[in-house]
Parts: sequence; C-alpha cells; structure tokens
Amino acid sequence: MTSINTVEKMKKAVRDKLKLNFGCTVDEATEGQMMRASALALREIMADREISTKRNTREKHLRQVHYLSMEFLMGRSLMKNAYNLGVGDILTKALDELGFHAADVFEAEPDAALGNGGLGRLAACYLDSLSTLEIPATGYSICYELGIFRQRIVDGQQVELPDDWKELGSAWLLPKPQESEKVHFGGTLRRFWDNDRLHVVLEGATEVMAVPCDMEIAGYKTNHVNCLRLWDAKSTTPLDMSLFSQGEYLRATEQHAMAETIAKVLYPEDNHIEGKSLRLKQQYFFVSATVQSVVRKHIEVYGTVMDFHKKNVFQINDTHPALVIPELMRILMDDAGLNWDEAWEITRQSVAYTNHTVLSEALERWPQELIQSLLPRIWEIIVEIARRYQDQVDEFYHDPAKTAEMAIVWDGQVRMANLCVAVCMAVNGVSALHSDILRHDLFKDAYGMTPEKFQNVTNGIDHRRWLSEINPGLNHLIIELTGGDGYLMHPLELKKLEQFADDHNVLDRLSVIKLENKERLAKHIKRASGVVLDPNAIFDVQSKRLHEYKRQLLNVLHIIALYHALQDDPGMEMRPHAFLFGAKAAPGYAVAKRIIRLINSLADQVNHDPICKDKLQVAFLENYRVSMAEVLMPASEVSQQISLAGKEASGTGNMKFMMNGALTIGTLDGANVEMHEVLGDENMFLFGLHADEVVRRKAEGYMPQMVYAHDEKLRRVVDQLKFGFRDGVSYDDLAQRLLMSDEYMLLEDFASYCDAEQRMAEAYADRDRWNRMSLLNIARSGIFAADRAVAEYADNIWHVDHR
Ligand code: 26W
Repeated sequence: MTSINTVEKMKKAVRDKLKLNFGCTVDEATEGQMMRASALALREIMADREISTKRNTREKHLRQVHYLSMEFLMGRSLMKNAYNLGVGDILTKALDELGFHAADVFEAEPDAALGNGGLGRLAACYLDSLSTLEIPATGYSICYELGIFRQRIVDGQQVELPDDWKELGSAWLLPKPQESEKVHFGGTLRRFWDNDRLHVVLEGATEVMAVPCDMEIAGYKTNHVNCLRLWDAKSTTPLDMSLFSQGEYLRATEQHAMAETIAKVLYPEDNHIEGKSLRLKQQYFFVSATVQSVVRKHIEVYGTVMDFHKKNVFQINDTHPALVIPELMRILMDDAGLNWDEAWEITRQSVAYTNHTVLSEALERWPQELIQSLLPRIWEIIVEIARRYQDQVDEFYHDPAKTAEMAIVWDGQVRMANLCVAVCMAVNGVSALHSDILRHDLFKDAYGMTPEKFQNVTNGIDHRRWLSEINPGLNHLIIELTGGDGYLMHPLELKKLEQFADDHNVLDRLSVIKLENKERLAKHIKRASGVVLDPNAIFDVQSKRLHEYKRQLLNVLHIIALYHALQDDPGMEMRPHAFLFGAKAAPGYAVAKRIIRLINSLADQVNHDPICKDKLQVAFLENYRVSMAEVLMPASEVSQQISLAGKEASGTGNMKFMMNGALTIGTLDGANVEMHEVLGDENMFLFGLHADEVVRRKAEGYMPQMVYAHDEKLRRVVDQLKFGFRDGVSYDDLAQRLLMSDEYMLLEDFASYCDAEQRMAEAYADRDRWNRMSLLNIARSGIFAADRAVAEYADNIWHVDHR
C-alpha cells in the first residue's frame, strides 16, 4: 500500500511523476506539468483503494449502483481529491516548497466541464457522496473531447469557443482498452430458429468501439473509491482502408466517421431538445457500452443473469439514458437467451428514473423513423413494451384520451418520459413541489395507476466542496463554534451555529469573512475582465444558465427601475449595490442571447453614468463555470432565485448560496419551498405568484398589457427597453415579447419583486439583523447536503446499505 502522507513523500512523488511522464525536473516544469504530476501522485493513492473497494464489493456480493448521466459537470479535481484523501495541506506545502505557488498550480487545472448546468453538477456532487457513504457505485457517461463551450463576450454579445479540456484534464483519466465494448448502429435484422429458440441477429451494422476511460472518485475520510467511467469512441477497422473490398471500404469509412463524431462534443442545449440523430447516437453509444459491461461483469461473478436485478440498479439521470431499458431487454433476450417475461421482470426491477424538468420543450421525443433506422432491434423492443403498456392502460382506465396521453409511441414519436414511467420501479422528482407536479400534473394518469412508484428526493449539494473547500474562513469559524469538524460528515450539525445568532462578536466575524471573500472575488474579476467592483457594495448575484423561465430579465427590469429612481433623484440615499450575472445561453437560443446583450448594454450605461457612482453597478461575468462559482458563492450576499413558480424543478445554486450565508430573494419554486420551510418568512425574501396561482391566472386569461397599463413604474421600464441605452441598441423585441405573451409572467410578478428588493435593502441596512439572518441560513442549510439526498436514494430506491 502506497502512503504519501508527509510533505517529503509528496515532494518525492511529484518529482518522480515529473521525471517519468514529462522527462523534466521541478526547475523546468510548468504549472500545468506540476498540476498533472500532482494528479498522478494522488492517483497512486486512489488506485490501491479502488482495487480494494472493487474486491470488497465482489467478495461480499454487494448490490451496485450504476448512475447513468449524459452529463457530469466535475469542475476541478486536484484540490478536491487532495482534500478528500486528507492530504490537502501536505500537497499545498509540497508545491510551495518545490518553489511553486500552490494556488497557481490548482488554477492551472482546466474544469472538466462535461455538463450544461444543474443536472450535470448534481451528478458530480452525488459521486462524492456515493464514495463518502461507501456505496459501491459507478458513474457512466461519454468522454467528450469538448465540454460545454467557453463563453466570450464580444461587443456585449456571447461568442462560443471550443472547450478543449483533455490536454491537461486527462491527467485524471485511465484508459482501459481491454474493457472495451462494441456498439452497433443501423443494419438489418435476421431471425432463425435453432435449438427450439428464435434467434435475432443484426447484420451489416456500423460498429463503433467504446473504450472506457476511468476517473477515480475518492470519498471523504474513507478508503472507499468509486469511479466515473467515461466512454470514448474509436473505430474498429484498421487504418489502411485501401486494403478493403468495395463494400467494406464504404462501411469502414462510415465507421471511422461515426467513431470520430460520437464523443466529439457535449450538446450545449439545456432544457430544450433538438432531436438530432447524433445525440441519439451518443445516448445509445454510452448506454449500450454500459449495459454490456455491467452484464458481462455480473456474469463473470455470478455465472447467470437470473438475479441481475438483485445485484445491480441503474439510476437514470433524466430520460437521456432511457435506452438502458430496451438495451437491457435486448441483451437479456438476444444474448443471454431469456424469454420476454423473464427479461421484463429483471429489467423492470433494475431501473429507476429521476425527472429534472417539467418544461414540455425539454421532454425527449424521438421521431420513430430515426430509432427504427438507427436501432432496429431496440425499436422492436420499444414497440412491444408500448403495446403491452397500452393494454394495461386500456384495462385500467377504459379512456381513449388517457391511452393517448400515456402512450409511449404516438403520432410517429417515441416519448422517452412515458417509457421511463411505464417501466421503471421508481420515479422521482427533485424537490417536494416538483414531485407534486409530477404526481398531479405531468404524470397524473400514471400516478393514478401506480402511485407506489412515485417518490421525492430533494436535491442536495456536496457541502464539503461547496462550503469547506471553497470558503476556508467560514469553515474555520464553523469548526471553532461547533467544537470540531463533525459537520463534514454530519451536515445537520451546522444547526449548532444557531446558538450564536445573537452573539455580536460571532456576527461581526461572519461579516469580516464575507468581506474578505468579496475582496477575493473583486480581485479575481479585475484580473479576468478589468471590471472593478466595490467590495463595500451589496453583492447581489444571479448565476445559472440563461433561460426565460429563470427570469434574468425580471432582475434587469428591477435594475432599470432603480436606475430611473436615481435619475429622478440623484441625491437618493442608497447602499452601493452591485448586480452580478453569470450565465451561458444555448448557442441556438436567440432570446437568451438577446438578454445577455441587454445585461451588457445596461452594465455599460450604469457603469458610465456619474449618478451611479458609489451606488449602482452591473457586471456580466464572462464564462460562468464551476471554478468561477467556487469564488462567487462565498462572496455573495444576495441570491436571486426568481423563476416563475412551477418551472424550476429544484435549483441547486440556491443551496450553494444559502450554505455560504447569502440571503435569498425568491419565488416559492423548486427547493426554495423547502428552504422557506426551514427559514420562515423572516429569513428570506419571498415574492411572486405561487405555482397554483400561476395555473389559475393563466386559465383566467393573463393579459400582460393590462399590468403594463396600470403600473407607471413598470411602463417606464418596459419603454426603456424599446429605447435602449447609450450604445444605441434597441430591445424592442424583448419589450414586445413581454407585452404580447409574457409566458413567464414577469410583468405580473414585477411589483411584488420590487417590494422584496426593497425589504432586502432595508434588512441590509441593519448589519446585525442581516448577519443574524445570514448565520441562520448557514445553520439550517444542512438538509441540502448531497449526503442526505444520496442516503435517501440508497434507502428508498436502491435498497443498498451505506455509512
Ligand atoms: C434534451 C435537452 C435537455 C438537456 C438537459 C433537456 C433537459 C436537460 C436537463 C434536465 C436540464 C437540467 O439541468 N435541469 C435541472 O436539473 C437540476 C438538478 O435536478 C435542477 O436543480 C434544476 O431545477 C433543473 O432545471
């Protein structure tokens, strides 16, 4: 067993890795090389542990969790792994003693940004808890060559650049070609009888090799190490294609082309589907490779597939990996020789589905011809599942309208959510409100039939990363006040902080930590973009993907109203207030891109107007990503969680802000509802329609123009959009959108939002009151730890033991 447990040993390990992998010494090494060498040193510790974890799982015949997700938004790993392995300080010292600035070496690591937003980051947080709770688990996804695009702002507008992360990021990846799997696309089916059994074989298919690249995931204070398996695509044909006969030559070319494109790039659409065939290929590619490899390993240990479901469970992260259902059926029938009923029982009990969105434009539907031609056998199996389900529905409801609603194949489309709901043993939403909407709205008819399937698991975040690691000042204060670092394993211990709610000394220290974090952020932003923030201003932040339902535009409307108030009364007393935005827009989402441009136009106006000096600032932070969030969260004072009620499944940024002591301005949406339950009206700033009111108001016939007509302040703000700002760009298109349809009811909620902002500003003026609220937010954030959420999955869905 390797043990790199002293600074000297760490220095030696890093030196050795440098020599072996880059043929250089410390004096010659770049920060990037130091980062890679450090990663390799940590991998040495983890490798031993991974082997013993696997051995233990095999020997004890433990049930394994397979977490399938198109996205894992891992961010950086060096500091995180060092922290979990208990060598954070050792590594930092070693790097310093080797003549480097440790912080710069950590900074040299690119984010592994294999995800868009919430869903992908959630998967990454859960990996940490799965290891920490000692649950035998593996994450599965695609080893994208390019992660989510890098965002540049040019003339106020978003420009997308490729995110080439693997050059340095591959330091964490261990390719295992010997565990490759072959995945097949297209071709034709041939059936024949042999030994009284009907055989189905696929002929003339295009074959792509799936090569696993594993990333070890260390848990905190445990020797348990799981792994994230990222499948890379490679061609199975030899390079010299000139040797091939005509037919094979073409197929070989096709295989090369397919292999080259499948793992090329992460789709940057979040909450919107495009139905592109490449995306379907990606989904089947990683799902098929995963199921094949899991079944193969199961047979190696148990010799049979009959109890597969007792030893394995697939959790599917939204519907993106839903093809796991027909693929497992296919393998159990066509490869293992089971009949339909046997395969069905095993499959049904092996798969659980988490829904992450109720937006209809985000619910996956595939054109039937696409599946039919790309995956002929999978198509047959889906049709049979759909037929049997339809019979069940008919028998239960005798209602053609419900049969149509619940159909898996309908109108030339395959509805993936209905497939999951029909087959999976469990279906869960990600916050109390969201799970209610699944039960009583989105999947109400399926709920009527099988209510026992429906569960809630409110999301959680990795509090060791999102508090202890990124906010050392706060971490130390918590340790001191709660008498140790117990909260790291038992996040509910944060509650102990409540006893200091009226301790002025503690509250002052809290505000000093916040100020230091704000200064650190300001420095960071200045270095990255030249924007100079006043650390004494209120840091008021909205950072998340740009989407109309999240209502960044509502935030903008309020800022414009504040600006108008200042224009009317330049002597107006106000706390300096800095509004910060971070957001990527899907490249094809024109309205979202316009909103980014608007924020930049507004920033340009406000930041150049002398009446705003020391009062109002607006900044758009370029290229928001995990590593930026890590600097942003600890420095934030106000957290904007202002989606239209009923639209945000949960939100997880809201939890990160809360845990770092920011106060929330929010609607009763997603997990804000649970936040409100623990905080009460007095510790957050609620506003806006409730989810049921939204439904009612829309049913009555919502008319945004009426709201506009009756609210003078709002009218002036919307008119300002038409007029634009000093850069001369008009935003009449956005104004018209609000006046004509206002799908997300910004105008309706505007007055109530301004009122909440007002209450927030008043609270901020009373420093003791504010700090007290901030402390209570931190103290009560323990329920939002991913450890709690993962334990719930383990207890109620996977039925596996945990620490
Ligand atoms: C097919 C295109 C596509 C891509 C991604 C559709 C939908 C998605 C995701 C489901 C969108 C997403 O990230 N949803 C977010 O999931 C988080 C984790 O549960 C929640 O906290 C967010 O509220 C939800 O928007």
